[in-house]
Amino acid sequence: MRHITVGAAQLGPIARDESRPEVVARLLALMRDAADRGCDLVVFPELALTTFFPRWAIDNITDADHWYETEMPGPDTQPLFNEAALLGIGFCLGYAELSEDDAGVTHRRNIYLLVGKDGETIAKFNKVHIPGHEESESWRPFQHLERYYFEAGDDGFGVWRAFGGNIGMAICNDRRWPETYREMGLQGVEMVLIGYNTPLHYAPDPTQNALAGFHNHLVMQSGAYQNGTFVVGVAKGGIEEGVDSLAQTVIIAPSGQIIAQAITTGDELIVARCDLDFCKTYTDTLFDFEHYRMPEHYQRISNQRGVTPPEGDAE
Ligand code: ING
Repeated sequence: MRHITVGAAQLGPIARDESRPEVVARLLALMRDAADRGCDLVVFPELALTTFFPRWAIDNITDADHWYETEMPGPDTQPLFNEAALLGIGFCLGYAELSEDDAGVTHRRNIYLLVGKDGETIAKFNKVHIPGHEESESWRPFQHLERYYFEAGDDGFGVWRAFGGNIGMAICNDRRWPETYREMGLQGVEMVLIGYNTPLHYAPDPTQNALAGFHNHLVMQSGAYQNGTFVVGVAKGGIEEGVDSLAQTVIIAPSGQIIAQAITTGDELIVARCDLDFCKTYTDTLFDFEHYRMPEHYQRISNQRGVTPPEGDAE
């Protein structure tokens, strides 16, 4: 039996002036609790080292550099890696990354990092679906300038062999798009790790506000069920710098059932012991892609609808 005992470490608000050491102390407390409760892996939210700074417009983007990490681990985050190795627990950490490529071009990315029980990095994921807007919009009660602060990832959604299973990652808005789960489902993912920061007020259409919690669980439960995978959705919730953000962290089984849910909007650890072979209950039956998915069916539809196959493809 292949089990992962996973901890979803929800965070409450991180204040604008909260230092990295102060935040890392909160993460370490959750990591130690997770280890005490037998976790193999503890999952932190999106942007878990700072407040959700895209809610503010900063004209000169270099004035925002302090919200980003230029090295991982760095002096302030090394204690997380040391503690992970000491306790023998892996972790997944969301943060903003500022880097420079070989051509001297600056890159600003919204990152999820998967770290093993030995404290060594296994994989890095760059958020694909960057929501919000590129320029400050004065009509909004608060900004959502992720498209100003981050560039979209173009590596898609990977799956890595870790903790005895097939692990995938996604960040926040990624969880709303079916492609996210299917791209990993086609790679045999067994557990998808997702961190999110989701304001309860959606300025472009406030009628959706009342459905924020429903939509949050709907997309992750659907993604889990339709791809026969566990999904771990971890919030940074509560009222952060005046913006009320969705909590409701969950661990979801391949059946789509919620098997653990946070009940507060603060720092809270929920744990579930996940039998990865349970995924086969769905991927060897109802969602046996090889047997039922008929990719030629989709190609036929595309052809009928005049979609021109790429050059050189058979008619
Ligand atoms: N946040 C949001 C999300 O997709 C958003 C964007 C906010 C969507 C409010 C809907 C309502 O959950 C991030 N960080 O992607």
